[in-house]
Amino acid sequence: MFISSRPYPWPFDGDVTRKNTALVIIDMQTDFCGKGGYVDKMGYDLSNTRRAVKPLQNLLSLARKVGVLVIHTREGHRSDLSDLPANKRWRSRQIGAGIGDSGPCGRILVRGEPGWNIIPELTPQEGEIVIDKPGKGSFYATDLDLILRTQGIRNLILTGITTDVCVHTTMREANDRGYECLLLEDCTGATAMENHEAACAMVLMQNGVFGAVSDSLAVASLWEGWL
Ligand code: C5J
Repeated sequence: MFISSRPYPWPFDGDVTRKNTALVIIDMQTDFCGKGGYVDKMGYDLSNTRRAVKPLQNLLSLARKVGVLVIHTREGHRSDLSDLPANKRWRSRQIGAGIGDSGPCGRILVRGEPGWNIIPELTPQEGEIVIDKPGKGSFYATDLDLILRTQGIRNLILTGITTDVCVHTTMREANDRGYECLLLEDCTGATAMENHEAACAMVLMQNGVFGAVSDSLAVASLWEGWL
């Protein structure tokens, strides 16, 4: 079976089942798409990250019905900031949204604070895996690889925000580890649309150097057949 995608039908060998595939939802936190959060404080247009919410809600609901493994991630730091690199703190302060500093949604990107929570529309259900990560990539300093291998997952459907930062870093990390990756164009978003578009285009080069690009409707048309 294949999902219609670019630059090749995904996955490369047609081996896609509900057991070997996971839906990965990256950093759908208030800090990245909510009023008063980190991205808002930096002055970006929230509609560019919020664009992912509705299509993701639909896909998440279908994944739950079909029984595909759902993995949520959250970017955030310990409250004592012992895992926050000095250059990350410095950079964020320069742009007026210091990680670890207080803002309208509590301390920015700090675990347990209101802004760090996944938005209500996409709240993880009891039993769904949530990966807490200190960096951009979902594999760095987490047990994601161990969980995926233990669960027999080889195909990753990547969604969430932001396309060019945390989603792309995760896709690159996953591709290097041998996972077959599909990025969903409509279930992702970035602080600037041109960066979102560039990030999608980059996946396509060299006949899918990091995997393939598709959308939630194409995934749904396969999954609906599994109901
Ligand atoms: C960023 C993310 N942009 N989730 N994080 O710092 O993409």
